[in-house]
Amino acid sequence: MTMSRLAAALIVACALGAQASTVRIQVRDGAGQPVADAGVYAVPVAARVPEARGRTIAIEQVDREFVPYVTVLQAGTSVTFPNRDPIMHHVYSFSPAKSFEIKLYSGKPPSGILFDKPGVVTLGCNVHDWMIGYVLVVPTPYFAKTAADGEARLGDMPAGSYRIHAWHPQQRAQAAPFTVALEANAAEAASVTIDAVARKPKFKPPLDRLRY
Ligand SMILES: [Cu+2]
Repeated sequence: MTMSRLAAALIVACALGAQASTVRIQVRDGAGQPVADAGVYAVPVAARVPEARGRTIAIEQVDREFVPYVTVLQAGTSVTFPNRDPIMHHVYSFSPAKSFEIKLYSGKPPSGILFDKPGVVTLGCNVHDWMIGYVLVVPTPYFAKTAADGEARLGDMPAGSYRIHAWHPQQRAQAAPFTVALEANAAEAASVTIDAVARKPKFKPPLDRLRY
């Protein structure tokens, strides 16, 4: 490659990279407090989205809990459920978006579970009824989860119009989606209010009192 060709290739690469925009979404509850563990996602109004095929992530069981408590992923993603505890777990869901069961196991489960349909999937453990987790399956690669400060950052978004949705496991009502128009290389910010109550973890018996 000649120097001029290399320079041209670099300019094209930079121009492509520079088009990616970001949207920071601040999620608050009705009292104005930041809401953690909210799933936020942006669905392009007109453009098609790249597929998630072949992607795999993990939701672990650690100290008798699902970790993370909330997972957001694009439809088409597989999830493995490695058990890091010295006891067995039996992971299942009855949710219409994905119902499945991984019978009592330790360590690495036999295979991943494909989440192929958008929706909310509630995870449970058949032997430990305090264990609960959520998977928000979204139809787009542009998603994030709010941190403790209530902020979600959506990145690598091409210019265009998007419908922004927000969801929380303890929401009492669905937040209304809204539209954001993104120019190339933009950094936008928006906020959304979710009427959500605080998470109330169930009692978790100590490990030495458990048979499984
Ligand atoms: Cu369990």
